[in-house]
Amino acid sequence: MNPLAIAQIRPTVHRLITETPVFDIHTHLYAAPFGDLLLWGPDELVTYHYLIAEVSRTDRSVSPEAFYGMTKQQQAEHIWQRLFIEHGPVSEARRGVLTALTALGADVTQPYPAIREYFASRTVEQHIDAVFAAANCSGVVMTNDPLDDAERPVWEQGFAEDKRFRAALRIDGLLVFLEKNAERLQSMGYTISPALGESDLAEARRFLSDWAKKMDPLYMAVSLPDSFRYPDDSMTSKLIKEAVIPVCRETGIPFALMIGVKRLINPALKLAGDGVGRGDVGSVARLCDENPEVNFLLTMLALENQHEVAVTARKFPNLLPFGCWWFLNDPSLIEQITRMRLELLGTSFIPQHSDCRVLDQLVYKWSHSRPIIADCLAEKYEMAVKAGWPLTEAEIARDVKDVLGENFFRFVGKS
Ligand code: HDL
Ligand code: ZN
Repeated sequence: MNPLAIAQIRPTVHRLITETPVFDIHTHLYAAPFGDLLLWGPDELVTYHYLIAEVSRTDRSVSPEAFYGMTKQQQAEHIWQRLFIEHGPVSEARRGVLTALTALGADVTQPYPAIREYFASRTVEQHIDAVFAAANCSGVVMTNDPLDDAERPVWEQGFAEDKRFRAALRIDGLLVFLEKNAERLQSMGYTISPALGESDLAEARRFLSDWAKKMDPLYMAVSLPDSFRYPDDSMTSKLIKEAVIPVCRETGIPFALMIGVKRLINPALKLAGDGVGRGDVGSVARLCDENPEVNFLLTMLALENQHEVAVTARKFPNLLPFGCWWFLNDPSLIEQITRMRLELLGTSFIPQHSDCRVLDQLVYKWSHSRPIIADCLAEKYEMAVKAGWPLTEAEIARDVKDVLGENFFRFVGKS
């Protein structure tokens, strides 16, 4: 293939980033057999917790308690009125609603009830197909919690697999909320007391091994507060060291750390009430250094952690940074973080995950991120060509496949 001229690079990168299916490594979506756990449609899209936080800043005569007392439809109409009709929809979460509705065929100039009506006759299977096609998404990783009483029966009864939905074993309920879950674990046949004696740790390993066998997860994951430190004398540290790491080492399953949440800084907002705090990257470095044979995926929530994460990843090939998580999933921050990661790591990272909670979001989360990633990549290719490199389209196609999925699958050792 002939080397590209400088002027050909950017359009080629944008075309390939758009045409290459993306594999989305972290979402809260569920395959259809999980029933109501899969959120979809306009009312769920409009009442996404990011928008609940935003609407609480508008008409303060409507308290969070009053808002949560509304029906889902009333909540959606309230949000639509306050955040779209009465104020410009310029936030990322609001723009996302418009992008998704428009891409899926709705007319957002219509009154909201007409938008809702447009989707009324869809089945969930039809919507899954339409959304995955519109997003050019080959598959997503779910967030699967064996301690969720609504989800566990689906795994225990078994279900018809949809290869677009892969599992991740989410273990906050063990690592962070053991005291709240000790009885539930006991009822599931696992005696794990917060005392964390040897038998408790052995039971924690059995729990993880059993559910890893049942779910065949691509990774195990936990969301940890900004205060997480390793090692320390906390239950979380002890369970990571004595239960999670041994099972990851034995099974080859990577461990995904998601660090930096200040949980419920405003409890009245419920799921929308979490904040962000600077985490400790040194704790992750120690985990990577102590366990070179275990692979760690890492995303941190604070912008001020991102440079240290990229530098730490340069030191540990068993550490793979991923995504611009949650409060970082905004165009100005995605650009800043992605350019820095390319400059420090080349293409050896995962630029984005969607974190979708609502199926329809898959469309906007990726159509918003793809062009930003493309521009950052194109800029670096242009600089390499100016330095003399004979760049071909095949090389760009290879790198785009890497950052949109292959880096992940090579790292987790699966396809
Ligand atoms: O813990 C997580 O996986 C976070 O992504 C939370 O679910 C958070 O509420 C969220 O949806 N962020 O986008
Ligand atoms: Zn998430």
